[in-house]
Amino acid sequence: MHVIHRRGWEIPERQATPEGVYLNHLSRRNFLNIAAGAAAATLVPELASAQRVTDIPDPTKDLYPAKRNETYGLDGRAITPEETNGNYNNFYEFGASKSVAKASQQLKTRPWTVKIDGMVEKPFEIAIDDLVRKMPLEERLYRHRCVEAWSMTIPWTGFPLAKLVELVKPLASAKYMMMQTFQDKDAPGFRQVWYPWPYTEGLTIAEANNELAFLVTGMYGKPALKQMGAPLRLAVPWKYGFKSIKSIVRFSFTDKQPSTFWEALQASEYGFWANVNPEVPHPRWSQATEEDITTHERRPTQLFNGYGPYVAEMYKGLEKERLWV
Ligand SMILES: Nc1nc2c(c(=O)[nH]1)N[C@H]1C(S)=C(S)[C@@H](COP(=O)(O)O)O[C@H]1N2
Ligand SMILES: [Mo]
Repeated sequence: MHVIHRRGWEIPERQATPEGVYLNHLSRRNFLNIAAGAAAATLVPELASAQRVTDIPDPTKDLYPAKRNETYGLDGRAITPEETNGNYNNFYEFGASKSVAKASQQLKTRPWTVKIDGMVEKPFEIAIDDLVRKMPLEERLYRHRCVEAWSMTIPWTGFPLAKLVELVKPLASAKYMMMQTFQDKDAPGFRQVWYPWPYTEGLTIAEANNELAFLVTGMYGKPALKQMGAPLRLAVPWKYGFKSIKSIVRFSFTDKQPSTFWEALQASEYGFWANVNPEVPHPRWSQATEEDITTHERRPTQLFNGYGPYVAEMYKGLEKERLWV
């Protein structure tokens, strides 16, 4: 007999408030056209399941576990179990559900090149393992707050984004940093052509240099799981989770505010700044409280996800901006 066991952390579909389901009229029409096309396409054998890609073992494994930096605490919360974090993910390249762990295993994370371009002294490309070995790895415990009103905690391993900025030497004219996820590899999400691929995100240079902005290479004392954004992702814990872009291949420095994936999809719901604020509701739900994905406890959401002492200063003088969506 086939029995489906629902784990404690699996929120029934009807209770979830996914960020991606709302499509405006134009994309809804595209969706219907594409859905018709997709029905015909199912006669073609599935590439993803036909090919089994075996990844090579992580060549930087010897760097783990890295020493924990005790500066950053969890505000009394427990670390979310790895099993839970590894099975409840947003990674639209591999599907719009939370169950992308299996599908994401097809992502080939070596070789992996990171490209630096735009307003920098000298554009360059660097292999992920060379980059990681140049950087001071440490472990940090961070809280993570998704715009969908759930939260988790993670022991990340990585290095300050400021260290990358230092290596890159942006020109004084650069005001923003754009980050981009891979699109040169097969992933089922790319067939959903109404999404504005590739996934992009952006920060101001001041935000990128904030001590909390962290580039993640590992978690739980090991190299990062693919579903969590291997081999290089961002963690900006004072912002809603969608800012923490996964599987980065490019950092581009610019003087214009970059267009981001979610803003391009639905600007009225997801903006550039996306700082956590319990008092500013999402157009479709409240942000006043959040649900822990392990314990299902609800707690009040904190301004800047509780990281105000580190980041609030950066937003002085920007009160006219849409800082909270
Ligand atoms: N490339 C890419 N990065 C992404 C996403 C995505 O779909 N694609 N989802 C974002 C969202 S909405 C969240 S909440 C976090 C989820 O990270 P986690 O799965 O490690 O919890 O990743 C963010 N980074
Ligand atoms: Mo999210």
